[in-house]
Amino acid sequence: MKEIEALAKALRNAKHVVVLGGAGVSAESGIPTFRDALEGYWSKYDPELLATPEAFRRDPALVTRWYDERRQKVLACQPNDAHRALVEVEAWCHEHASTFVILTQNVDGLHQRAGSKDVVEVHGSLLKWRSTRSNQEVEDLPIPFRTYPANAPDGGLLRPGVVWFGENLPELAVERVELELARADLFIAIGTSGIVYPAAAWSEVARQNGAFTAEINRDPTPLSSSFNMVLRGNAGEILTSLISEIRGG
Ligand code: BJW
Repeated sequence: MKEIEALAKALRNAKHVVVLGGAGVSAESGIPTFRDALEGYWSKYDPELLATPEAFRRDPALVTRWYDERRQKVLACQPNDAHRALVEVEAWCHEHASTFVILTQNVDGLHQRAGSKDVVEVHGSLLKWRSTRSNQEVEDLPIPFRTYPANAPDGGLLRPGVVWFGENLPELAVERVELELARADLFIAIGTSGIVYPAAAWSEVARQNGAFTAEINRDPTPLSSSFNMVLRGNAGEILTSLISEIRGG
């Protein structure tokens, strides 16, 4: 595939590599993407309406149950070929004195479980919960929770440590993203629909700062035409071919 060779060449020429990952990276682990229709009991709900502070205020039991079920599902899933290939790309970059960072919109922790070292969770984590009263993270949570909603030790409620619509991204993550977008010379968006901001704007920021930009996605996105190159297909397959190309070439 000519595109794999071209991406491998861009990787060889890059000193600062930035990956922006989305739900498509974890799809092959069996974790539904955010915009897949919800199944079973949840099929009557719109995920965009559940993932909001308003939904949690209105019905904390319902929203806690949704996130708790997703937390249990994620813990039962394993990293896939895409996560594993990105661990290898990171190692290859370090062997060649390049920097490599994953800015992930996923909240499932699978990059870290696969062994990636530099992962910025820009939409937080489903595995870390904090008190609505003190904002303090609470450790050693029962799986599943005993009650919905779940109580924090300080009298507040537990809420998932994810970024809901209308909330700001974590300050430290935003600072890191700005730094990485300023110095990136290769930016690869993988398995993200490009409709949720601010992350959807980052490929264009990187491109305007001089980076070569590539999109890896099974389907076209509203941003596809703005990338320097597009690789159409499953993330696991494409990234595994990329590894063969850079290791073999
Ligand atoms: C494969 C594959 C395979 C499948 N291989 N590919 C500017 C303009 C308009 C609106 C806004 C704006 N700025 C801010 C907003 C509002 C809002 C927003 O963007 N709304 C849009 C819907 C329009 N953004 C925010 O509120 C953000 N906060 C913010 O900006 O604060 C400042 C502010 C506040 C208030 C007003 C204005 C400014 C916060 C966004 C937080 C997003 N949170 C979520 C939920 C996290 C918790 C949870 O999981 O429940 O994060 S939403 C959801 O979308 C989740 C994801 O991380 C995120 C992105 O989704 P992603 O990863 O792209 O997944 P999908 O499912 O959409 O797509 C999967 C893709 O994979 C598809 O393309 C498939 O083709 C592909 N694929 N299998 C390769 N095997």
